Amino acid sequence: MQRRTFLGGLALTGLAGPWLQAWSADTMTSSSTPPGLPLLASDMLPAGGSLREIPKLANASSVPGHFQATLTAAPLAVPFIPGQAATEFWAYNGGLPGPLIELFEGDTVAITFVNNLKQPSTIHWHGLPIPPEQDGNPHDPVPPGGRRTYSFNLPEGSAGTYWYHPHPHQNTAEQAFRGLAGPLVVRSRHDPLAGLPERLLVVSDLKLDRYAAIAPNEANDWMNGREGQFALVNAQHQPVLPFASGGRERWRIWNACSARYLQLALPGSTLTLVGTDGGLLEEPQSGLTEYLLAPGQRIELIIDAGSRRDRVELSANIYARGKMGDVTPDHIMPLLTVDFTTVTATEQAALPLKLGSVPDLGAAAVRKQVVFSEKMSMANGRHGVQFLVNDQEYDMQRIDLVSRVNEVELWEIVNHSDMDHPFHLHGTQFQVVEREFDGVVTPVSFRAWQDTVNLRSSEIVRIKTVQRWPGLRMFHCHILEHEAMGMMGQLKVV
Ligand SMILES: [Cu+2]
Repeated sequence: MQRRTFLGGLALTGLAGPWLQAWSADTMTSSSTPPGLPLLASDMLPAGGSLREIPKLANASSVPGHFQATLTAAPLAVPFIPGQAATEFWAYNGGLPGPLIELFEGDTVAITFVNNLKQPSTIHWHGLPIPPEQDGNPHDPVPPGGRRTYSFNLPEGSAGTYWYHPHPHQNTAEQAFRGLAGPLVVRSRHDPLAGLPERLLVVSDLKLDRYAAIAPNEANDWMNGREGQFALVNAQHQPVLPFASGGRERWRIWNACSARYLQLALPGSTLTLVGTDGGLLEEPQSGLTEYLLAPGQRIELIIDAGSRRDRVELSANIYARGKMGDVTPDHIMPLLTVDFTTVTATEQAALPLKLGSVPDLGAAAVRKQVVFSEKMSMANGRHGVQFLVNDQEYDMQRIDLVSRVNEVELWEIVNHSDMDHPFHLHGTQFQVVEREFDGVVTPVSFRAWQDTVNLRSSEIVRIKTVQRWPGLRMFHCHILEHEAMGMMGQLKVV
């Protein structure tokens, strides 16, 4: 369907009024569940199981330095709620989340994608520095029943915490909220933290109707981004993490939610940030009481038990991101319980002072500006909202920006809307230089590799970025509903 149709459906009775009665029957989802039904009570989903490890995608190649595998996307019925009908997810290789893809710097990778969905799909390798034609652009759909092999080499220095998810035209949001997303870790053979026990925590969002079926998006989901009644970790509801007896763990955390912001906190403990999307920082940043992980972002943390031997919840605290309309008030969302009673060690060694190298990308030769905005408009005679990049909705046929290979650029990203939006640029890791809010410019206090950065309402973020291959790259808001509604642009690299 065309975007125009569902913008018409996304009608509002007034800018501050309740979101709408009129809903187009054609809601961009294949679910037959009518919108607006009551949701399943959140205590219906069992909690408290032991945190499971995400199975690894097996390497079918015996050649050193080569990784070869198949990822099949298909419907998956899971008896998720006791006493209810099975919930139909869409999953990679029958796993929720998708299997862990573990790679090393320098690897030659060939992953065949088999599409057993009823919609076209692609696999986007979120954050990886790989050529555009291998990156699952919406222009390269794999049709239902089709397959294609994605091939790329991982450069030295690419160790980091990535993920993979679909990126087809219009259906990314639905395919992701139905379960299609998985973690991908690129490892270095010289990782100063390699000796630590490591936890992979993939946080996803789930919205179930009263019959335990995945609920379709409603008007409010399109407006604010979809947030269900559940936040899952490794597809489990509030699992328990028995902490390593040595008292220190390395956590990699993915925000794979469509729109849920994770203001992470572990009450009574501080967090030490050691890595962002694209790998390790130069030095640990210790003493954090909270960390805001926006949709699409990843971090690496070091967690120390210290002297505590209790159980405490890792939670997503309330973060005001400017949601519009009559939304239910946010509450603190427990993600998992950390059980420190298993710790036997009495002290932990000092962390390495130097973790990695994040060299300054250097002087920028070119400046560009990307402006996120929203516009109330009249579509089909009703008020609707549009989410825009540089005053335009996404058009697959239009090139919005042009860059040159290997030319460092300074991008000024401006949020002229009332809501936070996480900006994501494909194919590269950028460096945030400074933030500007209310006329006050604040340089970042340390360099980091990122592919996704959050912008508060009225905030300006300046980044240095460079593309290494010619071709077409996407940049967009990583609230997936906003992306679907047109908050996306195209960069042509020449
Ligand atoms: Cu957005």
